[in-house]
Amino acid sequence: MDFAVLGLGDSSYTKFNFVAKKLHRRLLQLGASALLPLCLGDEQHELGADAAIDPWLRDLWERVLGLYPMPDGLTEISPGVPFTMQLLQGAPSECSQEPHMACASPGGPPSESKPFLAPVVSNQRVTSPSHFQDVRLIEFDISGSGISFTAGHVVLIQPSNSARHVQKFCQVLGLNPDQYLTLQPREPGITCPPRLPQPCSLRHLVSQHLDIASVPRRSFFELLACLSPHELERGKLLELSSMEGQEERLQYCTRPRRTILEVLCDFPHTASAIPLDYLLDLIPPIRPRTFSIASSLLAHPSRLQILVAVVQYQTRLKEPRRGLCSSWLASLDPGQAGPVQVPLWVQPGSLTFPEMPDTPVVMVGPGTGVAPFRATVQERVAQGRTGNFLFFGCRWRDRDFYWEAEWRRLEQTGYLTLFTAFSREQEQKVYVQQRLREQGPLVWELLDRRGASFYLAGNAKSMPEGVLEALTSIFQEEGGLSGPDAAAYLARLQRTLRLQTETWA
Ligand code: 2AM
Repeated sequence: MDFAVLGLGDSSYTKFNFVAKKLHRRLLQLGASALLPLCLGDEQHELGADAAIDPWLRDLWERVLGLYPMPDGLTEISPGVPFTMQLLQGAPSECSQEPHMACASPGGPPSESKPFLAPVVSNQRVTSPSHFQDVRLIEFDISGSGISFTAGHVVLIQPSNSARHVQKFCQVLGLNPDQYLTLQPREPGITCPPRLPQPCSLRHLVSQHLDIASVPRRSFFELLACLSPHELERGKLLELSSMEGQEERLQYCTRPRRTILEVLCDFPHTASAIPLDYLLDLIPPIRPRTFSIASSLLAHPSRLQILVAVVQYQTRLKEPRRGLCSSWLASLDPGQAGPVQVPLWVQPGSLTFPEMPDTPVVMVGPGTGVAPFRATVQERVAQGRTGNFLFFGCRWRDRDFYWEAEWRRLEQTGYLTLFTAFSREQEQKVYVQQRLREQGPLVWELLDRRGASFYLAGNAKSMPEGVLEALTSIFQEEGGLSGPDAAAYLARLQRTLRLQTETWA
């Protein structure tokens, strides 16, 4: 057998492209022959996985066509679009109240194809006004949704584009947002996107489905060039979509994070000529975003809370860059007239907590990494469980110390032992891993004698590494283990799920 493996992964995870590596190795072992070296796409690369995919695809076709030449008389064609879109005349009566998406679902809890439309109960900034970062505690009402969760679950939220962006997009493409359309698969076997009501308005399609705020990939420029009737713009688009144009593409959109909408505004003759049928091919769908659930149903029945850091930063472009989902959530005002609803559903996350009532838990969660542990602590306290040890880190105690009053109350009742690291309150930075080292004897006693489970969550890039290093040195210093034995001890904790991490970049 001839084969070629392309893995799609993210090198900020420890098991980067694990499956691809294993598959490649195993196929070789079994005697298959590799057409190409193993290729590992990496989302951490400046160009995303495209950086690896593009040359890999080129080489793959070269190899495949070399081995299996195209029979005479056949030529390469590009595949057609999967759907046709038909514009309807006027708004059909059944859509005047546009079904945003299915609501409380009979038959099973809400899911990606049937999210629950959760009313926003509150949206509160939890960092002080003087703090550089806007972090929100957002609470949803999930009464009647059929949603249930325990500590460690995550919620998936389907964001929408802002009305301003939708308007702009329709304007540059020459579309009337109030027009309705239907989507028909061109061939049997192709299914329409499940969340898309039929018929639906263009406004709905653009605001809920098309990720116009994302940074375009190379293939976007390629297709756009094919569709362009304008010589000058087509030439530029071809340049940007070529392999040789990589540096230019980096300069133009990848580094400054220029969005699809902004690119379309730069190519107005092309944008206004895009056939409707190509929209879903050209523009990727808006993906749901995952958040750790920060509350327990035992403490807040019928409610679900999340802690959201609002993503905003400046590049060389004039407009600040804003995270689609966090900015949209932050903009929701529960006090406004009319319902403020967010499509969501829940899933188990990567953290699971011990069932045995006496097992202590050690949790390390700097910044918004503390969110899942608030759910854990609330749940365990409601069940009367003690043995909750939390290491929390932030910059300043009076600016970004989330839930301080709640933690202090729990400390007083004996349910919580809290260690804090305020990184900017002194000359030298202090991080959670330093507090962990200082508490070495306690940490060793909890893990080795009392069978504690250890959890780590957060988004600082090098934080997980720093914390695991601290743990390893505790095993050496307090447990008297050699370097290799300490590493093996750590590996065993991981294997038996007594050491779990949930980190994000
Ligand atoms: P800093 O921003 O002052 O460097 C929550 O974001 C807290 O995590 C902040 O106090 C932040 O400190 C800290 N932090 C940043 N990098 C870290 C790391 N590598 N390990 C542990 N904590 C870190």
